[in-house]
Amino acid sequence: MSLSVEKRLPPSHPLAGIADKVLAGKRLSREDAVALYGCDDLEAVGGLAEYARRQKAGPGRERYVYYIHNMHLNPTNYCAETCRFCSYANPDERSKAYRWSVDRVMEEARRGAALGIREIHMVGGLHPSCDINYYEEVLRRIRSELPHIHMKALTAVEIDYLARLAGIGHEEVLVRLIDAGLGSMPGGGAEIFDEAVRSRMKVKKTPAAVWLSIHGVAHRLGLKTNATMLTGIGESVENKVDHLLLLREQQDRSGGFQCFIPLKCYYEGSDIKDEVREPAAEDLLKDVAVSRLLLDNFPHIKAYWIQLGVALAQRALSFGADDMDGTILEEKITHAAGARTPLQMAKDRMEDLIAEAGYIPVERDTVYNIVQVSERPAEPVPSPAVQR
Ligand code: V47
Ligand code: SF4
Repeated sequence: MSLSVEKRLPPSHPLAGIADKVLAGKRLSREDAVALYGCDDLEAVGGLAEYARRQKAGPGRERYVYYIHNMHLNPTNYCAETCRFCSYANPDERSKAYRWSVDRVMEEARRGAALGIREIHMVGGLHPSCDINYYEEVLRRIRSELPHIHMKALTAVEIDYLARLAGIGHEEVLVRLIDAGLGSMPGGGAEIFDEAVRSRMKVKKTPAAVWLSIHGVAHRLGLKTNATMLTGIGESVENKVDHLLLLREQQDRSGGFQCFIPLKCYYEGSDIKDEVREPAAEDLLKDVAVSRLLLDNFPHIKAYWIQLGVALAQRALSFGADDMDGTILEEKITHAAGARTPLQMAKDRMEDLIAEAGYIPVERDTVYNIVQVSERPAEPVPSPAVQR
């Protein structure tokens, strides 16, 4: 995106009032976020978010873009739930359902470890025999054999399911899993918090208040967690803004979210395409930008290249994202629904992409400790469109 230093928002610009607030570091309102989504001047929206990203990054880190060397590991694709958008655990495909033994999970983890990964992102469907004892064993075996690997595992939906299976509370589940080696929680399973959308999509699992409360408990117990929002499932702009506001309120209460990841639905293998509007590239860039601007208490926003594709993920970096997620040895959920992005990215390629987009690649660990700042020369990136 070509942003011009000279370009300022004139007083007549529809975003002039919002720009004043952003430049003064003031919190944006629901109406502001709806106006940002409704604005046709995509460059101005992106420029504001880029400004907010730089402010949040802090001095000397304004051009840092983070990534991690990691793998995804999905122990089962069988799911007791039937969310209509999910082709990963589709009931019609139950004959293809799998459930790995702990030994098989270990084989996969060793494969990643041999390639030098530092994080396993482990999530799966809701399978009655993948209970808390199963996950305790998986976590203990990984910690004992591969102690240098951080386990970012189990969404709030899975924690809720494990609690119901065992007849115990969320806190007890989390305490036991932390004791077995759980290091942090990913942000999946939030979808869109609005009940009408959830009901149309047959999302019966973990409603908003429970999803948020589980993250609150995790934060109290010292875990860092992430948060997501899935778009392209029949949601309105207001639904998205309200989703973000619920996350912001939870973060005010418990403070342990480190990253927000906007997700986009892929439709292969589901029957929802004709009744929803597929987000255009501009919509996805606005999800990134508006989340950066509204979630003023979230340290990081991720451009999930697996779903955005590499080119749009690069562009999202100048719309407020400061993280490209991971190198990801294998991804099943979006690929089951038709994503065609390659399944593995070498660290070198990841760094090239970030540098080409004008930023400094920074390898991080799961909780954003810096592993290495790349020496690749970043292409000069123009200043944000909005100046003081
Ligand atoms: O929760 C389900 C979504 C999520 C489809 O925390 C679909 O760092 C697209 O949460 N098309 C899993 N998406 C992915 C996720 C995630 C990804 C990267 C990083 C992190 C993190 C979290 O995928 C699910 C659901 O919302 N999903 N079906 C589909 N057809
Ligand atoms: Fe199960 Fe998650 Fe798929 Fe819903 S989105 S069917 S809870 S795996």
